[in-house]
Amino acid sequence: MLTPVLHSGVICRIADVSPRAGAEKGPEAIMQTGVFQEIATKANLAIDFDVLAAVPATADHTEAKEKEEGGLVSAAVQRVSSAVYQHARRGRFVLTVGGDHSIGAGTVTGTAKALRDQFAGQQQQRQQELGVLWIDAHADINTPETSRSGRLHGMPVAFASGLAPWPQSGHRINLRRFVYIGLRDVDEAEKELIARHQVKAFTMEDVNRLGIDKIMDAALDHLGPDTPIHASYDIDSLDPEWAPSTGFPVPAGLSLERLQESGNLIALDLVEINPDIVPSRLDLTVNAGCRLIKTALGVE
Ligand SMILES: [Mn+2]
Repeated sequence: MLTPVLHSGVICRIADVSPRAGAEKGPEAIMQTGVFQEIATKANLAIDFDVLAAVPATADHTEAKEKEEGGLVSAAVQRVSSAVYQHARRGRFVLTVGGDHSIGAGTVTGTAKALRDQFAGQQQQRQQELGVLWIDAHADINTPETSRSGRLHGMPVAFASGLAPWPQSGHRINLRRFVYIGLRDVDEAEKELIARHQVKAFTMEDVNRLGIDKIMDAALDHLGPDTPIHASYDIDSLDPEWAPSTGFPVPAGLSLERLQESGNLIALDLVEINPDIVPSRLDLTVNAGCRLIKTALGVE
C-alpha cells in the first residue's frame, strides 16, 4: 500500500489565476496564521514553499481583454501543473493553497502524471492511477461550450479529464476514479456530463443525511483500496448559503478525518478563500481552512 509518508511537503501558494478579485488574498491569510510553522513543529515536517505566479485581476471585461486573460490563465494553470508534478514526482505531499479553482486543472493533472511516471512498469496498477475527490458545492465540469458564464473556475474538471481539450493523455485524470462530495448547485449541462460519464457524486443532501464518515467511506470504496488520492477542496462548499447545516465555520459536515485515516491522501488543494466576498467572515473561513489542512496532515 502506498503510504504518503510526510518526510517533507510542499506548499504551493498561488494567488488568483482568474480575472476575479479577492481570492488572491486567501493564501496570504492562511500563511499569516502561522499554521505551517505549527504543523512543521508538531509533525516534524520539512515544509518548502513555492510561490507560483498569478494572473492579476482586472476590471476590464472587454472581449479582447477576456480573451487575453484566458490565455494567461491557461499558461498559469500549466505552470501549476508542472510545479505540482515536480514535487509529487519526488514523493512529496503537495498542498496547494489558492487562489481560485481554475488551478484545480493544474494540480490534479500534475499528480496524475507524477504517479504514472513514478510507478511506470510496476505491477501495482492501482498506485499508478490517481483517485480524485472533488469537494465542492459546484461541479466545475462545464466545458467552454456548455458554460454560461465563461468563467474558467467552473471548468477545471472538464480540462483535467480531457472533456475540454487540454492536457496530454498522460496527465489526464480518469473520471471513473473521481468522486464529488458536497454538490449543491449543478448546471443542467453539468448534470448531463456527470450522468454520461458515470461520475460518482454525493450531494450535500447526501452528506447531511448520512454523515460525512459514511459518505467518505463510500467514496473511498468507489476509488478502491491502495489508490493514491488527491483532494481538491473548494472552501465555498462550507458557505452557509451552500451548506447551511454543516455548522459553519467548523467543517464537521465536510471533514477530512476519514480520508486522512485511509493513509492514501497524497495531495490537497484548498481554494476560493476570498476575503473580499464576505470580509466579516474571513477569520472563520481562514480558521476552517487551517483546520482542514491540519486534519489532512494528521496534526491535532
Ligand atoms: Mn470549485
